[in-house]
Amino acid sequence: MALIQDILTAQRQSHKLLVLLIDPEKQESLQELLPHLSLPDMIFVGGSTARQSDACVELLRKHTTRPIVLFPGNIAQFTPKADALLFLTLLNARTPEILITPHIQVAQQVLQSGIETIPMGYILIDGERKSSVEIATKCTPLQQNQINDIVSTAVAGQLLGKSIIYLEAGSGANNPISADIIRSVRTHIQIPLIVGGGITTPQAMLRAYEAGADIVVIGNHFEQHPKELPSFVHIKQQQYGK
Ligand code: 1GP
Repeated sequence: MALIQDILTAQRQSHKLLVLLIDPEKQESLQELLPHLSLPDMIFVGGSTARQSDACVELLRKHTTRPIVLFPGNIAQFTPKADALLFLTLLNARTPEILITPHIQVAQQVLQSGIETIPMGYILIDGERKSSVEIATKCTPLQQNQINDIVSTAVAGQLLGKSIIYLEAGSGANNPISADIIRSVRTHIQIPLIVGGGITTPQAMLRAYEAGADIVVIGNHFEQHPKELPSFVHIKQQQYGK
């Protein structure tokens, strides 16, 4: 079955999903995560600066049967070896070089590969730390108090036909996306909602789920504390089953 169908089924059943984000540039920290790769519901692969993700996907594949999904920071990270591609639009970017040029450059390669492609509206929100996405794209993040603008941006994404909205506080954010923002966006859109950036505790993960996130993405924390991954999964399962 297509991954998007699995995500929609999980959303319908209030079965929250936890994603482990792997940056292909940080292979050294990956070794300790390898024994735990079957615990998260999905694995995203991507980073702001990596120049390829082929080898990383191949390595992950040997250690998990979970879906491996590309969350690319640039078109060089595209590989047909993954299970699906988040074909993302940074909705608060304002330049065509970010909004559409890379998509055109990679479009035919993606189509020919036959990979499942999930159109995603990606919204960068200030996490009280300059994020690598902000540096790489020169996109101005929305402030956490601009809730109406954030909601409007998410609604625009849904109206444009995106299948998923991702609220991003930036990798290693000091301040993850607030529950107020998640709740407001959740009440205005029907499509699945991903939240990530700066989530470092099971409590913060649960807060995001309770506010309406369908999927929580954690990268840095599991890179630094790989042994904590099982307990996050356990706590999520206690609360939401599976
Ligand atoms: C970054 O939202 C993801 O794109 C995850 O952020 O690395 O801070 O968990 P962290």
